[in-house]
Amino acid sequence: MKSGFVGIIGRPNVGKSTFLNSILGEKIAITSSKPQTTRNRIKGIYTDLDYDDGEGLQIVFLDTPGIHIARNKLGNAINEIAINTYKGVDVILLINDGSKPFDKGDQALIDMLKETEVPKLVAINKMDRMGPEEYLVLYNKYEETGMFDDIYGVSALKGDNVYMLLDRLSGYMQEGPMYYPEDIATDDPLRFIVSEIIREKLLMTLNEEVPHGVYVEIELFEEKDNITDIGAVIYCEKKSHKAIIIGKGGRKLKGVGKAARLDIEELLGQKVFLSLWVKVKENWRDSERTLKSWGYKDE
Ligand SMILES: Nc1nc2c(ncn2[C@@H]2O[C@H](COP(=O)(O)OP(=O)(O)OP(=O)(O)O)[C@@H](O)[C@H]2O)c(=O)[nH]1
Ligand SMILES: [Mg+2]
Repeated sequence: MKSGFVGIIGRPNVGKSTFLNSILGEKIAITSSKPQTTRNRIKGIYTDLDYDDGEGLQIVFLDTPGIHIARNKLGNAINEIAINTYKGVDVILLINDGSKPFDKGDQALIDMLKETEVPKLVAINKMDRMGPEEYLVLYNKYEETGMFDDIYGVSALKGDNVYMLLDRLSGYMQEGPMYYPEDIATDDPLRFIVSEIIREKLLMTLNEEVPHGVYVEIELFEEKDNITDIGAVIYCEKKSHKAIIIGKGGRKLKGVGKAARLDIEELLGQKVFLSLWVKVKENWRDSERTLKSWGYKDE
């Protein structure tokens, strides 16, 4: 069996999580049009037992938070999660948003990666939103660094070239164990996935600073005969944010709850009774203690 680890790295909002979901053909990681959607290291496991005449292949993808200029301790913590990931993998996949011009932030990431010996590939994503000239400019930028084994243009959203890239990534896998059973696409706990689904719906409905200051904690998760009882607390940073999340007559929260419930029911294959509460925890994104207790930082 060939197996190993791929670290998916890049700036926020470039399509890292969309790429992971596209490879796996199922939704493991939440995605949104807002930067800093992913806050943890998300594991996605790709297994193909028929690979190479039955030799078998297992690639463990590690999707990471977008690397950015942090404005609070949460930002520092999630940058660290991303940076620590590329140290222990067989290959780094740097994803870039091809629909935007190359800028200082892209260069900073390249400079950061210079220090690591791990082989690297680049995927210029969102090809569906760029012309051939723009692609060529970006291609040359990455090419001239001499740091990357190969550069691919892909569309994670449409699935274009994703399998070609998967094939290339497979080449970096080495003789090794099967780390996970073949039918497992992630080993992230259900509670975590459920909290992420709720956060995704919040990201979809809220604007500006509000969704970035949200944390979802699952307080109750009880599977009964034909229904699962789930209770979640949505933490936000300010009283005014709480009012926005709840909305007039509770309508916004109700909408979030309904959209989340439908997704969770699909995930669990069972009816769900979902209760949501909103609480304020002022400036938690700058509280070392809270970041540790919520798992964004090591104890
Ligand atoms: N047009 C287009 N949009 C894309 C493509 N890939 C991703 N997107 C969109 O880009 C946005 C960001 O996607 P994500 O997958 O959440 O990006 P990310 O890199 O994981 O972002 P962070 O978790 O914040 O670091 C979403 O609105 C996606 O639908 C693509 O190939 N084409
Ligand atoms: Mg993401």
